[in-house]
Order: sequence, then C-alpha cells, then structure tokens
Amino acid sequence: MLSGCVDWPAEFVDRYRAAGYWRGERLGEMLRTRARATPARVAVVDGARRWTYHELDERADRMAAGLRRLGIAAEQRVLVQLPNIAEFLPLCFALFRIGAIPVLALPAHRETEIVHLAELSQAVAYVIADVHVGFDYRALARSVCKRVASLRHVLVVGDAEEFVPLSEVDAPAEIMAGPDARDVALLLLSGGTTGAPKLIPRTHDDYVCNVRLSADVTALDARTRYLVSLPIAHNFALGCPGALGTLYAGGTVVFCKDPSPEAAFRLIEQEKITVTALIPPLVLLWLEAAEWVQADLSSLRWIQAGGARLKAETAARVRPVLGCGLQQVYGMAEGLLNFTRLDDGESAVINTQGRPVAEDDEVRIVDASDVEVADGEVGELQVRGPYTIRGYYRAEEYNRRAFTADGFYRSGDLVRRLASGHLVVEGRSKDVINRGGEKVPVEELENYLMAHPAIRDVAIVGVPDATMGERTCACIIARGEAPTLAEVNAYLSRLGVAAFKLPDRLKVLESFPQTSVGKVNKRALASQVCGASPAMS
Ligand code: J2J
Repeated sequence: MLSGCVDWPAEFVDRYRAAGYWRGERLGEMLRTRARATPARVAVVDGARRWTYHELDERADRMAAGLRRLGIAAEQRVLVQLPNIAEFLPLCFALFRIGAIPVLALPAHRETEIVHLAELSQAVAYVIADVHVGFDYRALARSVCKRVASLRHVLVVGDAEEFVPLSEVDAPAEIMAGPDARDVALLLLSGGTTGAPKLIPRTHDDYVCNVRLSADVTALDARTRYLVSLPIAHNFALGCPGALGTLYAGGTVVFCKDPSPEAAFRLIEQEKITVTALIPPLVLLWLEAAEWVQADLSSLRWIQAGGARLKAETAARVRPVLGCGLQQVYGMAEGLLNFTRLDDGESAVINTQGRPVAEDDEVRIVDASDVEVADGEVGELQVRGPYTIRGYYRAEEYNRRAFTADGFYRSGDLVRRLASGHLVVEGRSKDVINRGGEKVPVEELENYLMAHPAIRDVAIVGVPDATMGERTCACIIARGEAPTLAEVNAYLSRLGVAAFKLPDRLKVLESFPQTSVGKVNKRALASQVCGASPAMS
C-alpha cells in the first residue's frame, strides 16, 4: 500500500474478500467492463456534449497514455480541482488505470487549502479549469507552483495560457498492467477533522465496494439518469452512488454546473433526470422554487439528501412538492454510509438518517469513556467495516486519536439508534461547523484569525440558521480597535481561504466563558451569542 496509509489487518482482508465485499475489481476496469457490455449507450452528458461508454473508455485510455508520456507514474499524486465538467471523468479513469492517485480538491478551495493539499500529497501535477464562476484558476496555479516544489505540471481544461491544455494530453492507447485492487485509488478530502485538512486514502477494492453497495441500495440501473448537482469531487456526488455508481450501473451521468433551481430544473426536464443528490439548503431552495419555476420534473424518481441533518418538516415536503421520493443519506468520506431504503416507511424516511449499507459495517455508539450505550441513547458513532478507512494519509499522530486501538473510526457524530436499526444524527462532539453540508474546520479557522494583528483571542461557534442549519460566528477579543466582519473576511480572503469558511457573523467580547478546566466553554459561548441553545451538540 502507498506509504503513509494504514492498511486493514490481514484477518479483515480475508474476511472482506471471503464475504464478497472486495472482489479484486479496480475502478479503471469497472468502466472497461461496462464499455464492453454497452459501448453505444450514452455515459456522459455535459451541455451539448454526449459521450458513449465506448468514447469515455477510449478517452480515458488515450489520456492515460498521454499522462504517462508526461512522466506521470503509478502511486504519484495528481491534485485535481475541477468544477462539474465532463473532463473530470476521463481524467480520473486515466489516473486510476495508471495507478496514479487523484487528490480531489473542491472548486471552492483557494491558495491556503491548495498549497496544503499539494504539499501534504507531494503532488506532481495540478489539474484545473481555466476560469470558473469568475475565478481564474491559472492565477491560483501560478501562486501555488511558486510555493510547492513537487509540482511539475499544470494541466488546464480550456485556455491553458502558459500551461498545458488537458486536451493535448493525448496519445495512442497502450496496454497497462495498472494497479492492484488493494492499492490506493484516490485521496478524498476530510470535512470533519481537527486542525489542517486531512486526506482520506480509498483503495480500489474498498471504493468499488462503496460504489456498488450505494448503486444497489439506490436501485440504479441502465435507465438511471443521474444529475451531478453537488461538486463531483465530493464523496456524495462521486461515489455514493453518484457519477461512479451511475457508470457502474450502465446509466447516464449528466453534469450540472449550477445547482440553482432554474438551471437544474431545466436539465431535469431536458435530460429526463431520474435521481440526484443534494445538501439540505438545496433541498429547501428547490422546494421553494417548485412554486414559481415552470418545469416538468416528472422524470425525477428520487432525491438523495445528506451532508447535514435534514429537518423532518423539510423531508415531509419533498414528495408533495417535487413529486419524487426522498432518500436520506448520512455518509462520510472516511467510509460508512447510511441510507434510508427505497421501501422504508414514511416515518423512517422523514425522521431518520438511514442505516448502514453493509452487513459488516460494525457501528457502535459509545459514551465519553468508549463504553457502548443502550439502544435509543445518544452517543458517539464509531465504525469499522469493508469501506471505512483505518487511518488518514500521513497523519500518524492524529490517527492515534481519530481511531481506536481496535481500528474503529471515531466519527465525532452524536447519534441515536432506533430499534429498527435506523440512526438519527443528534449532534456532534467534534469541533466542526456543518454549514448546510459544507464543513468549516473550526481550529484551522481560529488559527488564521489568531494571526490577525487586531485579534487577541478567538473562538468560533455555530449559531442556528433556518436555511443552513447553522452558520459560523467568530467571537473575538480585540487587541485595540476591533476589526469589522468585512475586514476579517477580507483578511481571510487575502490569505487564500475558501469563501465557505469565512465567518457569517462577528461578535466582539471582553472575555469568553470558561469550563472548569480553563478551556473556552463553547456551549455557553454559543448560547451567549445567539441567545438560545447552540445549533448542534
Ligand atoms: C447529519 N449529518 C450528516 C446527515 C453527513 C453522503 C452524504 C454525506 C456525506 C458527507 C458523504 C449527514 N445528517 N444526513 O460523504 O457520501 C455529517 C456528519 C459526517 C460528516 C461527513 C456521503 N450526512 N453528515 O457529508 O465527509 O457529521 O461527507 O460525519 O463531507 O457530515 O462529512 P463529509
């Protein structure tokens, strides 16, 4: 396995193979098998572009050969920061076939995040779009290249300027042995960790399992037309079942650059979309828009909702307003996926976040001393299983805290298990703000703000919000004259921090409430700033 990753112990490898979770299948071959079975079926739609399975497969092969010519080899990391565009798929399959490892950054990431990810992964190449939503990624690449010595290539979809156009990374297809199914296939970004962002190594065996189980539980098949509404680099839209699950099932992946109801509804009507995945604020937006945006949504069979807790009132409106079923998904890029089932009763679908997808997902719910609590009681969810990692990439010290001695991942989520086995997410013990599905890493943000000359101390808390579930409030103790929210956010943007991490509110205080051991009491602080109980935990 790639150095810096934690493998499963041999007994678990044997167990997951024997039980049929790990079948020795690689992501690159998953597409090949499909392309052989149904070469002429449309695999990808992006605007006016339509690629059949054969074309997608061939593009991946040619791009793999082109990447090899550039010197990109097995186990090398390639930082991919692309919006929802078709090129994402042949690129990832090309890397999978070489055995090179895509590191999936979000389009919203900026210089601090990208430099960190490139350095942590020692990426040799960085793949970007030219301009997206008014932001020029080539300018970002110029700054990043100055700071990260390992980067040797910048590949650009669109106008490459001084860099290499991705369209020219093209050579006659070659026969490649490719990686082993037990090798790392991709590095996903963690949303839920303390300190600097962590990378999540997913192997071919475990991610193919993740994709297959998700596609099966969502009943995807060749008639599926999946709309990629969320960023495709996110685990949910990529492989749960997402674009990869759709390709596994022989369906069609339709790219959506803009999940606003106007744009998405038009695509649903035109492309006869059957399923998509959304975060709760988008579910709300789509419900509201259904009243005034004229579109035929009758092809839509399911909306998957996940990333943050969906309110029961919102969940209950999905079928009456949008005319489709709802599937709640409580997932994590570290692995474990919970889904409500398509044939679950109304109460489970509206009030729970689903149950684990695999029999061998070992979920335990524990108290602060790691002792299991009784069913119905709230505790932290810990998990190990056939598609849940045993450690973050190059994070030996952090892994000792984030995983138990017997290999369970400490999710930091506070959940309750019902007698039916369904889970309800009640809050969290980790210091992350879940801004409608987008995760704001509190400690990372506090560290940036501590460096501000007019800030003596900072504590960031989540405050309840009707649309986002919660928003970010930065509480500061000023040094001299306090900065305004606009000044703080301008400062963070100059540092190159992604916009979704910027505080929504700023509260200037004289002091912070303390716990008995002298730490900032964030619960009390959150109550103090919002005049109510905190949004979560
Ligand atoms: C409450 N909290 C949830 C839910 C995730 C599918 C869906 C989501 C993600 C994801 C994902 C939640 N209700 N329904 O990867 O494949 C919070 C939990 C969890 C964290 C993981 C997928 N669904 N969460 O959101 O890695 O706190 O993955 O631990 O970004 O989101 O975040 P992330």
